[in-house]
Amino acid sequence: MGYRILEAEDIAGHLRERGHWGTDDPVVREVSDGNMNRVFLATSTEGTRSLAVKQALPWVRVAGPSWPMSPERADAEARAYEQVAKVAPDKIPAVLGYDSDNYALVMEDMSDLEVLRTVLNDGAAYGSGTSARVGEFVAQLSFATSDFGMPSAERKALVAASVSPELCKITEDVVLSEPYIEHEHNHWHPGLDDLAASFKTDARLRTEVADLRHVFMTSAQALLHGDLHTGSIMVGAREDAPVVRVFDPEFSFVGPIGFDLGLYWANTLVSEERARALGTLADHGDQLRLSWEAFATEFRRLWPSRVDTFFDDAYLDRFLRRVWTESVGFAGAELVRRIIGFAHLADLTTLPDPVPASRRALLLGRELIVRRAELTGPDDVRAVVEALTPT
Ligand code: SR1
Ligand code: MG
Repeated sequence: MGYRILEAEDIAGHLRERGHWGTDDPVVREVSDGNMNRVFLATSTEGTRSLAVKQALPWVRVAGPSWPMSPERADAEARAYEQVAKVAPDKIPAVLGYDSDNYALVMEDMSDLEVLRTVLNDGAAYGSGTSARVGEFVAQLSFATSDFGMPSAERKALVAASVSPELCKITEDVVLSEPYIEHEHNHWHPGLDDLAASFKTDARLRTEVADLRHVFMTSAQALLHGDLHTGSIMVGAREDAPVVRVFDPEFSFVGPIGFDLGLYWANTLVSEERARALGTLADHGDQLRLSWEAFATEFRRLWPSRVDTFFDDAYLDRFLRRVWTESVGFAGAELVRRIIGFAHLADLTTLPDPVPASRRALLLGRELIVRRAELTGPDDVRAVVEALTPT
């Protein structure tokens, strides 16, 4: 049977046909939230069982049919979950099945957890463990799917299978190009007019962004999540133990590891600016360091198995330096695009006055992009943040 767009009334039948549900009728509600897809929750009437169904639409959900997009992106998401399940099953939702005809995933219902961005925007701090788990997630997925963790022929097959031209093009455009040119997708608060205009004529900035764009397009280091912002992470507790789950890897492809770290860092830095503006600053400024240290520690822990091929730790040190520098640059690009590009962040847009925090974040983004080679560790990034003046 071919692809059809599922509505709430189709979900029970869809689950039943695939053996995920019995004869009873679940209560189904749509909980779509992200920019791209539809998500439904099917819950038994007594509330004891619940599943999520996520379907890719043939367009960008928030834009509608005027922005067509192949639903094949769900294949990339299913493939990414399959890879992560081998090395970090505790950091993703349980996937019960994938219907490739309808580009629909059936997954565990995570509505007992909360989206990290929502938790932060409601005023909470990160608390211990979240950023370390995210850093470990990136290390575990990227090491296992890099040439350090996978036999050469198997990896080349993964690289080929993970090619995702349409979704990569979105990132190449909305993250790594459009904010620096005139484009109908771009929009911003009028209080940022001067900065938005100056970024389009800033030769140094545009050259560095071009370099990051080219790295994104050509550096096939490892399988990425591809959209690792704080809206792609659920947090909470189960049986009194903290839980962190990374979800929504539909932008997954084999690319530069720093893209995943950089996106996360940018979103932590935006959360910091929000907290600073509201006077609720807590542990926000520690998160880049915590995730980087956890990433590097885990990557180093995994490394000994590949010493034969890459000789010794000297190359590991060089490789991690490269990942660091590129992560800083991608963090800068994510900061910029979230403020003067297409997809903005509630962290800033819901502030009583979004302008001062947005200006700081934009200027921070520029610094991270153009000065990434001279920023050699988390302390250097902190120094850049601390040097930003209230604007
Ligand atoms: C048209 S898509 C805009 C953004 O939404 C997704 O969540 C990605 O972040 C993408 O860049
Ligand atoms: Mg998403």
